[in-house]
Amino acid sequence: MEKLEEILNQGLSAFEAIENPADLDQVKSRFIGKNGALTELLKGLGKLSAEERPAAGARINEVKDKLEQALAARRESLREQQLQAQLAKESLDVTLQGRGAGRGGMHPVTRTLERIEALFHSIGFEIAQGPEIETDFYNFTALNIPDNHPARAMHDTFYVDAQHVLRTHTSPVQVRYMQNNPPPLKIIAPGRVYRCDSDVTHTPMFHQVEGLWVDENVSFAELKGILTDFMQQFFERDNLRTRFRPSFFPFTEPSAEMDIGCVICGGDGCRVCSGTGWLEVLGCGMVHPNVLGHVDIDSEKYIGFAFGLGVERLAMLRYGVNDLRLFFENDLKFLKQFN
Ligand code: 2U9
Repeated sequence: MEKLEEILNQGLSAFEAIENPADLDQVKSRFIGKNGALTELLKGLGKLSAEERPAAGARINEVKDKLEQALAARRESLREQQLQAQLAKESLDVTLQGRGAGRGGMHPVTRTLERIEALFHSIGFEIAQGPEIETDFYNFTALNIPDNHPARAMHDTFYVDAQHVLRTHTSPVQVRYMQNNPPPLKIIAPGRVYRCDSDVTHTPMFHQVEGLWVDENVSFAELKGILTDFMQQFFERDNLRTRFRPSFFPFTEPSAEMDIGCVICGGDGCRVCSGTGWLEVLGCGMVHPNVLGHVDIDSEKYIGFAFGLGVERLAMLRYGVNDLRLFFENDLKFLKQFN
């Protein structure tokens, strides 16, 4: 019996001393395992007299229960300690200020595109769209660009295969529109265009807005009036000077290029206008009769004007951006200025 009390006390204090959960089983086996101290005592029961044996057996079982309870309690308290330590280590300060959700902004080219669309839409132009991969017919032939024209040469055009190109202008959108809609028609075709050209002032992809107005009595006077008005609205300057110079495009006759007084220096001459005080902003002209012929519009009855402008160029002038490549680098420090 004395030995039993000794084992109980030793066991209780051994369990209490355990700090590492990994030691629990090892200490357990020292006291209540198969070769533990208590089992040794159990084996000695046979040596006791028949009168002593029941009381001793019962006490051994009691001690075993106590030790098992103490072990379970220690196991539980170590688990709790471990949990508390982990919670303390992983605690979050929910009162800290958050980082906030970053707010995106509209890309300056998109903003410019939308501004151009809104201005033309306000005077009755519908917006037309079409594929970026075009056939040779829609990109060139229908636009009176003959087979041997330099615009077809490999250095300007990305060829997909012998018959397909990445459109080099949005004019094919208007050719398709004319095939499907009888005149009168008044549309703009905004979108991406591709040219195999890359240097400080050219990127292989850029954006154009082209416009087309076909009706029975459209004249060069309307062309000049609408484009002058548009530029004054776009740059928010009523006194913006404009001029039209003769030019050549295969798809228009006569053709012209439009200049505006330099919006950077006000006409005094600067680096942007190469000291001339003028900026070239678009090309335009009366739609060539051959183009109308390709889409079966009677060029004796109908006449039209067309124009084309580069969106990045207008964005650079409006926002005072001096390097075209900034539009394509996705540098947040640059883009954030347009929020
Ligand atoms: C059809 C008929 C005629 C569209 C036109 C221009 C002149 C022009 C350039 C401006 C700068 C392209 O982005 S740019 O490099 N465009 O000069 N574009 S007339 O003429 C058309 C369009 C469609 C059916």
